[in-house]
Amino acid sequence: MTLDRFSGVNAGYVLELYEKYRQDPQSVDAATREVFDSWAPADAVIQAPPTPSVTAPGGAAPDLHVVVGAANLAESIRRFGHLAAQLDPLGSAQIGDSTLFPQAHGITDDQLRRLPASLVGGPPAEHSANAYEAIEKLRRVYCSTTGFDIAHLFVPAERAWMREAAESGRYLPAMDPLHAEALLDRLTQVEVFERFLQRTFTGKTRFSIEGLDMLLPILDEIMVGVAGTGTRHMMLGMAHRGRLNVLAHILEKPYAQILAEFKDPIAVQMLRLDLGFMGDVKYHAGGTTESRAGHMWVSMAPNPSHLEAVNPVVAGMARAAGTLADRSGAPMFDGAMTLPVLIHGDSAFPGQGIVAETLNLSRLDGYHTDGTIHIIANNQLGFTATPGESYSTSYASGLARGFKIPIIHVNADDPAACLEAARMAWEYRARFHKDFLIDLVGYRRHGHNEGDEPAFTQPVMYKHINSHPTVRELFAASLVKHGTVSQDVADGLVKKHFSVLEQTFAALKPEEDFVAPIPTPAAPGLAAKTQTGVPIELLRDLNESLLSTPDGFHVHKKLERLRDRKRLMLANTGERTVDWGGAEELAFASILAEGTPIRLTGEDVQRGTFSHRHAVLHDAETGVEHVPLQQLRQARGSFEIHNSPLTEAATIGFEFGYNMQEPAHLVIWEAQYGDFINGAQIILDQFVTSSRAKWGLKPSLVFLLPHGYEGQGPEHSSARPERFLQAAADINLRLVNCTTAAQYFHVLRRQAALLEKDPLPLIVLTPKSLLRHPAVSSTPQELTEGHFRSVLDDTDAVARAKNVRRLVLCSGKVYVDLIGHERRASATDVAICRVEQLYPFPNVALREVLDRYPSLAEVAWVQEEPSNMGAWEFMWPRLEELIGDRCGLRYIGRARNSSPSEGSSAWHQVNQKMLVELAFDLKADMLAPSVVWSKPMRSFATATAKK
Ligand SMILES: Cc1ncc(C[n+]2csc(CCOP(=O)(O)OP(=O)(O)O)c2C)c(N)n1
Ligand SMILES: [Mg+2]
Repeated sequence: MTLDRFSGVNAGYVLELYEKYRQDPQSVDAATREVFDSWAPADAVIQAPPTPSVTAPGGAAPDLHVVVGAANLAESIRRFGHLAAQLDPLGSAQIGDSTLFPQAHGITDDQLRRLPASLVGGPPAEHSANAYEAIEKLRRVYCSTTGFDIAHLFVPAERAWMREAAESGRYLPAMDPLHAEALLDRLTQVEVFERFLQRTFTGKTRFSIEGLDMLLPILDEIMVGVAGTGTRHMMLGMAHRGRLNVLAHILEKPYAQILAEFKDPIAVQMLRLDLGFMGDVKYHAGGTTESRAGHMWVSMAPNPSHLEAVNPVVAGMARAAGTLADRSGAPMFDGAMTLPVLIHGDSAFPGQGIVAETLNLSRLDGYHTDGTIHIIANNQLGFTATPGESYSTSYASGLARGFKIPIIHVNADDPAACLEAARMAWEYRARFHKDFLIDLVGYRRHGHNEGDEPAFTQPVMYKHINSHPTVRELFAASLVKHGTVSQDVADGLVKKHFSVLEQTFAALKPEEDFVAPIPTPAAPGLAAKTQTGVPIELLRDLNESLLSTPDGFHVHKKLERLRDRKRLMLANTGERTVDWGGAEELAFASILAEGTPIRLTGEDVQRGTFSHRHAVLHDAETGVEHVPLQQLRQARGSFEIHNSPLTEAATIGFEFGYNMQEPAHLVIWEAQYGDFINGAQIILDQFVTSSRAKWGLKPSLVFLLPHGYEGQGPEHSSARPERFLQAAADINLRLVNCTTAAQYFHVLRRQAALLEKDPLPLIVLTPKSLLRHPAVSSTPQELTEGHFRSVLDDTDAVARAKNVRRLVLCSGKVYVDLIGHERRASATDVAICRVEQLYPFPNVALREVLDRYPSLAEVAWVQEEPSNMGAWEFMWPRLEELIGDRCGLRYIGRARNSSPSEGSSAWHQVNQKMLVELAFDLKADMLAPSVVWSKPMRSFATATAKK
């Protein structure tokens, strides 16, 4: 026999086994030893004398191709057995695989019977008389109602654990029994809940779980299992399907409340439009409860219709819950206390990109949660779409393979198999601290929602479903058959659960039972009153700490020069020595000293896109890192800063979740360029800006969005402030565009001060080229005094206020272009005022400014963005109201356009120059009160440049 007769991976396996035997015959089991005693592969023959004869247990010589064939067959079953598993309760054909049969390996059942079971290995071999028996046991493990899809695991210990766990049956109820009647009771409760709602509110949308009822016992099993390992908080994220059932039975949301929501009363307490509270449909609600089972806290993140968008939010919540941040240095994370569980749809999981984005966070330093348990609630349909229309992978779970996540496909009609999957999931997570996926394969008993007719599009499938018994019926029948419970007991459970619901419904007082999570309003004017100056002594002290490095640390030469400048930064309180980066670092340091932990993430944030931050220093010789803000002796809160992966939606979703869970931390996300934030538009629209109105949440995370027209083209100019302004209502966010380092310092400090008292998301449009511009720098004194100011009037125009005929209002970088223009000095009839806070609209401050200029003929809003972008369309009606008939209102800026800016830098400069010149261009006709402000003119700049 020579090696050329070997085939497949198992040639390697046999040789490996043989090598083990050669080095120490005792290291293999007795039966294998017996085979190898009388056989050696050709290569080994070179070193060892040839064995004259081969004697098998039955007396006949086992042919090597049979040995290899048996080993190959066993390995095929272990790897691909799931392809032959009966996963579909409706009985559709399995994918199948020819290598699961002896013939594919050139062997027969008889030959297998003549081989020792030990060739198959693992627990099935232990009590088997021969390889055939062991293979049959293996087949029962891998090709039954569970499919173990684990061959893609790259860590041998994980693969070995999974195989051993599967093959030993350790987690099957036979070995780890369950209380059968209790399970039947639970399944009855789940089913009756849906049937009652169907009967009582026929046709009303509830997204019934029926067909995937085992989801609930799986969650029970996970919850009780992890509670035993010390986990105290389970955080759930899920879409519509089965959500009401999970809310009722896992989060223990009272039936009365759910039924009241079906009644949909306009409850008195809900009418809080003054707070912008609008509520949401019942199957989007979240909540937190202390569950009776296992004394666990269970939270369900509220979620929008946008499928899978909640995934990173839950991950962020779990990360925050496990983070200890109340001391200086880096925060400490321990994932053991919190378990995130995400329930996905079988169409949404492969279809929505945010799923991959979130999975990609799962092993990253700044994001991991020590493992999330994923469950695909696989009803084999996505609305009307079939699996063939929904994914290119073999299974809905295919994506998880790339992330080396163990996958168990399980038939939702087999309760024991489902519970085994649940047990393996939490054990694996506890052991390896990584994600796990259960693909729960069932069906959808009704249409996509309960008003839909599924037979329009799936007539054959629904013929099957209509005659298919429920899992409760199947389980009850099997228990009755085995004498575990009587039919009377099973029927009694149905009656019991119906009667609980009927009684609750009879006693329902919809208006009282309806509970709305209305947000509490902040004290009026709190933000404006918040003083944020820091004494110069403390600033100097903090600066000194920030500038110290460990002994022998080699700072990069160019950075050392920068740091030398920082050493002098606070020496003269009247000099403009504090630039943007310096102000930010001092703001962070002072916030940490006050005890507020900070988490800052985004692409390349450690250095900063424009090399302006350097929050992490790298020893120029050894590469060792030093994070000054983590070495701050004055700090009373932790500081963490992570370069995020190249992801917007999931990273912002993650920070949103983190912020929700730990509202007392200052959570900041920075965009590479502001433009890229629209990659997370769903998270912004569905969570950040609307969660207050829908769910009564109070997010307070911060966005730093580089913004400004500098000729870098359409994709590096605009952070799309208009999108935030469109979503701005009922004081749901703050949008600022600071033009000085001191303003940035104060707005960060104000945000930290208001985190709990008046939380709102803060969007800061930040500079790019201006980061080091002298016009943006501030004096140390400006940091020591005062507060963030929503409007900065023209200090140069104070003495000539009476002569001012045009008040230019602008925001952000264009201000620097305006004051730097040659006509600025001679344009004594023009005052330039900066609107530093775009929302909430600074009504009072702007009125004060207007009142300072008695001779105004016109207010001109000057912006760099096209008229349909930037702040103009938001400002227009508000300024109109503010100005009244006092004077005209004019728009000066780029013309309406579909793209944010010109592609050519030269073209940009022409337009930019023209719009700045227009700001000073007081032609007589423009000043006449008859100027029709309501027709924003096409910018000359653009018109000219287009010629
Ligand atoms: C991002 C997004 N796109 C489209 C929809 C509309 N929609 C709602 S449910 C659904 C089908 C979802 O199928 P699946 O993920 O299998 O979940 P199931 O409803 O079957 O439980 C679709 C397309 C949505 N809610 N979210
Ligand atoms: Mg589906």
